Amino acid sequence: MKDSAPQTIYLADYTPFGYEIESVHLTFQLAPTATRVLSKIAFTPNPAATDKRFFLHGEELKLISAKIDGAEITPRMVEGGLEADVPDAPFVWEAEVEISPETNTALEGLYMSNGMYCTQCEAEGFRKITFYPDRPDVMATFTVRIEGDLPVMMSNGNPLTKGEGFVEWQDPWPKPAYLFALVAGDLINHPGTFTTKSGKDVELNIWVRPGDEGKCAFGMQALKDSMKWDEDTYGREYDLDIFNIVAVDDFNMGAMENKGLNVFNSSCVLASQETSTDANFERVEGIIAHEYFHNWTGNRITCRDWFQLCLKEGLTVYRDQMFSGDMRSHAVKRIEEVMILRARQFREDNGPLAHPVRPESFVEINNFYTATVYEKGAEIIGMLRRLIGDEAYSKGCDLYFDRHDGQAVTIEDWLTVFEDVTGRDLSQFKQWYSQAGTPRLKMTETWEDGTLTLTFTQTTPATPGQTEKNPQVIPIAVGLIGPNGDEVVPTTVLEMTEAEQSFTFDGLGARPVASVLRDFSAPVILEREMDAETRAFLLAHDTDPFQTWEMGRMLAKDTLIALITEGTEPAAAYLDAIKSVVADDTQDPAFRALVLGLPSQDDLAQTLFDAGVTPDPMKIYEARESLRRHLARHLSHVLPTVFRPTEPGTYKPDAEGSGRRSLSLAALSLLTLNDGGEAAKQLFAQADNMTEQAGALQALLSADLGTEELQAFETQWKEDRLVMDKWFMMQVASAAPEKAVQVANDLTQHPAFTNKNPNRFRAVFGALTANHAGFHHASGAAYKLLADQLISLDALNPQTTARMSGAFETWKRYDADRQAMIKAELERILATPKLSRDTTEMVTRILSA
Ligand code: B3K
Ligand code: ZN
Repeated sequence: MKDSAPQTIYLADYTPFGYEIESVHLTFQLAPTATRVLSKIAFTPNPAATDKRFFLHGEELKLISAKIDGAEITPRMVEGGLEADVPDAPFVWEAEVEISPETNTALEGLYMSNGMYCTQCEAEGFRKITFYPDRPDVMATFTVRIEGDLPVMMSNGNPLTKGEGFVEWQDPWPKPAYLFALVAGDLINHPGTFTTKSGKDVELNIWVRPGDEGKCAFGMQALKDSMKWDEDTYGREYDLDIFNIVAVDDFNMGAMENKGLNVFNSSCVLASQETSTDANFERVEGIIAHEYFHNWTGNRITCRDWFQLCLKEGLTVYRDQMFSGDMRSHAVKRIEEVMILRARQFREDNGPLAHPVRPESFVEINNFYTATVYEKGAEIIGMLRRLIGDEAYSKGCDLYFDRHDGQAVTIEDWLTVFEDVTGRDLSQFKQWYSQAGTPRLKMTETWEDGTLTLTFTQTTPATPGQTEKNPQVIPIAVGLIGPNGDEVVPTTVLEMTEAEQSFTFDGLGARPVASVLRDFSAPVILEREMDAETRAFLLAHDTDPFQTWEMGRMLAKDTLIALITEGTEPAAAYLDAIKSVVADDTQDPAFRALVLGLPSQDDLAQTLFDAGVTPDPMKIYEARESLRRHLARHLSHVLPTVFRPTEPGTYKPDAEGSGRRSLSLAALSLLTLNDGGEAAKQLFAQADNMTEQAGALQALLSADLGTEELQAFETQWKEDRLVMDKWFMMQVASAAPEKAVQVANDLTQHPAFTNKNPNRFRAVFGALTANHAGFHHASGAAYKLLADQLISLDALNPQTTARMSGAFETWKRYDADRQAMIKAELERILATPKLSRDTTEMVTRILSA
């Protein structure tokens, strides 16, 4: 039984499975509440394994019959699966089981979404389909027969045969069970083709529900671009005759890289000008690329065990980030990556859920698909590349693909290829995978006789289960800017390996200003004394776009902290610096929009907490609103000139157009504070694209306006579920702190609200937890509402419940009253009868803070 007696699994306990699989044949007889799955699996003893126990995972399966070499047997049913006595020679296992896709609300295994059958097997969902060694190091070729009367029935690989009421698919590439997929339904395809660099024609399809076919063209182009990019950049070619993508409404995450049959949350593949924002388009492009890139980093070469998850995820995130940078703008993309890293991963690293990029134990692996594994995992790849250089990185990747194709491998295998191509010892670097927590990098500087000395010390705070920390290898990219604003030393990478280390730059004529951690060269927190003038100087002169943005952000942060803690009015120098960037038409609009953006309330709460001040959510909210008003006044002449709506009929979701709109809408948000919403109302009425329609509505709602527009939006879009998610989300996200919980609660009574659809649930409750002052309202009402909702959701969908419980991970930052209220809610959740293993693990870890 999955939900009883949670067991901890340890990396150190890894042993190979006792048997290898020659082939798998599956037959599905589809029926909503009684699907039959017949399996025929050819096993051979694994000479490399000592443990010969024949254990197959299985959960929520009704066993109808089991056979070994054709003879009926009665297996022993044990915790999490079954055991049987098997010959010490090759044998054939056959089983027939019954499952009920229609009642599967966990959205793991085989389930139904709007009449469509679909699967989600990663990480351990295949065991809900049939008895199987459901572990990534058991790889096999699959043949799948699907019997049913649905017009479209698909599995992995290439189509084999088709007849009245059945289809057969065959996947020639050995794969672990987590990459298995089946989809069947009344679907329509948006077709395409791609010719690989060796001249093979590949059929491409995006499959959607009737009515959505007009929203596929952008995703199809993104797929073709990704296929081309992986050939050009990593030399990786696609390896089947067909590549299918399916859009599914009910899905726990973004998408899934099943071999040849990617399944996508419809919000991550469908896109159109009228219904999707620029950010949606960018996300679709990035996720399509991510899943496609997994074909090599994850599928052809997979993970030995789930502790190695970052092997495929960190690397694939890094690859999709580089792709998006190439498609759009590396400078803007890097700033966005750092914002996400700090907001999610630094937050995680700072609290009770901190864990190494390669964890050493888990109870439920689904709880480790985290910002740390994904985003910090990607940062490690970026650091590795910075340290060894582009050429060695590329040689190492080639060697990795050559050496490990068709294998299930480890982080050690990944690092060894780079040791082999560079002759470098990466053992200290490897600590990035095992040591949790964000290193604090302190810098001081001295200037003497033309020599600038930068001294760094590094410390990493204790994290759960890890009190002692060692010095890490930190690549610190530094450049020097002379007093006249010219760059006197271009970017050089300092390699820090000790707890304390100094680096000198000599032969300098005049004292320069050091630009440190350019391009955010390592995932650390840089602590450095710097006055506002120096920050403004770098903001104006640094050649590194990340640093320029960072200086603006730090000025904003200092201004906000002073406002919160001392009520100090913002300095004119700060307001002028922002104004000159925003007004500077020679700079990239996307970049100017980022500079105009203020640090989030959550970020400010963490900053205060780190400085030893208990954050008061209301004060943070008010200070941020007050700074917005100051900016609106100070920039009052500039705002109308940068607010430039897109000419009707000219919308394009490319980097240039979306950059222009992001600046225009950032300006509109402030402008709305000056003009009573006039410009926003006009834009709302006229916009021919969702970016501006939603942007205008958001601007109105943030200024406590827009009641009519909100209603008009609902009337216009009530039939479009993805747009309605925005409608739900926006009103909760921008509700004033004292109203947020009421707005969210009222929305749960809306006829279109359902907790069975993760997108809809997240739209309301993700927005509530992101509304910092609303979520942390002193009444504690939001804590209670969220806990109530999580308790009822857990019985349906443990994965999404567990993920959303992470909203409480920062509870130790706040005052005693809030802590007591959150603790009580967490304990109430934990006391729920039959609470899932997923949520039990998360809440226990959060409480143990
Ligand atoms: N590999 C999947 C994530 C599976 C999550 C399982 N809880 C999507 C991705 O990272 O590409
Ligand atoms: Zn992935």
